[in-house]
Amino acid sequence: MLARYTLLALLFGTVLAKSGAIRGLDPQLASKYKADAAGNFTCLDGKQKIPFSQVNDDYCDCADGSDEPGTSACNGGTFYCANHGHIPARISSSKVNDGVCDLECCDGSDEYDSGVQCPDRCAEVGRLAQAEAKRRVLVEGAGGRRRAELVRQARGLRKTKRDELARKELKLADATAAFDKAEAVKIELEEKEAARVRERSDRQTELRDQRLPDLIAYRRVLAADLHRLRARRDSLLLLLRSVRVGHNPEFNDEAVAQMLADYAAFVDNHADLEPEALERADEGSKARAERELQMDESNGADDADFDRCRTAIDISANERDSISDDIAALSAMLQALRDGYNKNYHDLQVKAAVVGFADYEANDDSKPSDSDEIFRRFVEATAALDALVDSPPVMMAPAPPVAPPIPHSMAKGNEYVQSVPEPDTNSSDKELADARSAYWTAQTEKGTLTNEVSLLKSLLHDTDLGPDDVYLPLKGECVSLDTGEYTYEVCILDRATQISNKDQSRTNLGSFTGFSSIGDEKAVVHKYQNGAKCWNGPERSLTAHFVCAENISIASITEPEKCEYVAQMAGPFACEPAEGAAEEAAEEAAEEAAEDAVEEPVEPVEEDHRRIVHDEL
Ligand code: MAN
Repeated sequence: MLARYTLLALLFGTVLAKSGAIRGLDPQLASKYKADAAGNFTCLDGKQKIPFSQVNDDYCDCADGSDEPGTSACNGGTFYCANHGHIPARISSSKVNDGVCDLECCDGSDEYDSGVQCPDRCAEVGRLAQAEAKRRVLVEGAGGRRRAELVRQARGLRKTKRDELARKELKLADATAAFDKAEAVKIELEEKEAARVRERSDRQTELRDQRLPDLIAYRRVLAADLHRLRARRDSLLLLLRSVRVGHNPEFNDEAVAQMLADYAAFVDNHADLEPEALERADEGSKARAERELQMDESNGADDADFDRCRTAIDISANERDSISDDIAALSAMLQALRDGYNKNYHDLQVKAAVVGFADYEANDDSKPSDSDEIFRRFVEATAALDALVDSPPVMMAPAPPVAPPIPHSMAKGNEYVQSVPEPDTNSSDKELADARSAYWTAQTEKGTLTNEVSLLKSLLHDTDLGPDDVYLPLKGECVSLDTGEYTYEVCILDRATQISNKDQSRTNLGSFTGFSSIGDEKAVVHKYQNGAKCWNGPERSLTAHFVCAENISIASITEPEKCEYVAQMAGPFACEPAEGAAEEAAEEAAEEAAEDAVEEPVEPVEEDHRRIVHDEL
C-alpha cells in the first residue's frame, strides 16, 4: 500500500492540471470531486468509495470509470477539454495521451504525457467555428426565407390545382356523357350491322340454293365440251404422229419437214399428250364412253355445293382454254401441211393425214344447241351472288370457238355485273366506322380526363405534402450527383434513380414512400423504396437525409449496405421557418380562407386531413 502511495506521489503531476483543478474533469461535476471527511471519493454511480488519492491515479477503480477523468485508464470514460477561446469538448478518454492532436480538443490538454506537443489552436479553431456558425446562420436565414416563400407559393398552387380539379371534373362529366352517347350509337350500329350480316348470309344461302342448278347445268356443259375437245385434240395428235412415224424421208418435202419440226416442238412442251392420246385410241370408243361417264359421276360430287361447283367450273374452263389452244396449234400444223405438201410425191402417210384432217374438219360437233342459255343463266347466278358478298365475280373468259358462243353483252362480264344493283353496304360501313372512331376518341378523352382528375385528387387529398404544403412547389424537382461510376438522381417526393455513367442505363432505386424524422426535429428524412430488385438481395431503396439550405442539392451518396443507398442532401424544407413567417402564413391563410368562403366553400374534409398529416410529421 505504501508503495502505491509513493507511486501516486510521483504521479501527482497527472492528477491535477496546471490550474490546480482535477485534470480532465468537467467543471459541472467539480462539486462531486471533493474528498469526504474520511478522505474518500464516492464513484459517481454511488456504488464504491475509494481513497480520494486514487482519483486520476491511472488505475481504474470505479466500475463507471468516474475516478479517472484525466487518464485513459477506464474504458468508456470522458475527458473534458476546456478549449478556452472555443467551445469546451468532452472526448473519449481513450484519446488521452494517444499521441494524436485532436482538433476536438484544440487546447491540446489531452496530450499532457504522450511526448507529443499539441499547441493550443483554440483561438484559430474558434475563429473558424464562428465563421462557420455565421455562415450557417446566413444559410439558415436564406433557407428559412425560401421555405416561407415555398409555403406562400404552395398556398397559391393548391388553390390553382383545386380550381383545375373543379374544371377537369366538369369536363370529365361532359366527356362521360359524350362517351355514353357514342357508345350507344356504336352499339346500335353494330347490332344493325350484325343483323345485316345475318340477313346477307341468309340471302346468300337462299341464292346459292336457288341458283345451284344453273351452275350444275353449266358445269355439265363444260364437262361434255371437255370430253369432245379432248377427243378432237387426240385425233389431231394421232394424225400428226402418223406423219412423223410413217412419212417417207426420201421425198424431202419442205412442208412435211416444217410440220415435223413444229410438231416436235409441240411435243417437247406437252410430253404427256401423245402417249395419253395413244392410250385412249387403244381403249376403243365404248370403253372411252364408259370412262367419260365415270368421270362425270365422280365430278357430280361437286354439284352438292355452290362454291365447289363454281370451283369445278373454273378448273374446267381453264382446261377448256388450254385444250382449245392446243387444238388451234395442231390444226395450224395440219393446215400448213395440207396447203404446202408436194402432191407429186406419193407419200401415202402424208396423203392419209391430209384426208384424215379433212374428215376432222367435216365432223365438227362442237356446238351444242342449248349452251347459250345455260351459260347466260350461270353468269347471272354467279353475278348475283358476287354482288351480294361484295367481291368481284369469277367471270368466265370468252369461250373459244368450240364452246358455246357468248352473247356480246355477257362476254363483258363486268358491265353485266354492274347492272346488278348492289346492296347499300358502303354507306352503312362508313357510318359504323365513323361511330367506332367517335367511340374511341370519346373513350380516350374520358380516360385522359379520368387520369388527370385522379392524379389531382390524389395530389390534393391523399398526398403528404409536408407542413404547410411546403413540398407542393418542389414535388418532382430533380437534382443529381455524379459519383464517378454512377450519377444519382433524386426527384423530390417522386423517385430516385441510379444512372450508369458508362452506358446511361437507369436503375430504379425506389419511389417516394414517406417521411421519417430522426433525432432532433430539424433533420428531415425522405424514404424512396421498392426499387429494382438487387441480385440476391433486397429491392433497392434510398434514404435521403436533408439539412437546411436555400436550394436542393445532394452532398453525397453512399451504399453502406448492398442496394441500400444513403444520400446526404440539403433543401429549404429542412429549414426552420423564417422568423415571423409562421404568423404571417397564418394571417395569409386566414385571409385566403375568408376569400374562399366567399368564392366557394372549401371542403372541410380536405383541410382536416392536411392538418392531421402535418401533425404526424
Ligand atoms: C449494380 C448497382 C450497385 C449494386 C449492384 C448490386 O451494380 O446498382 O449499386 O450494388 O448492382 O448487384
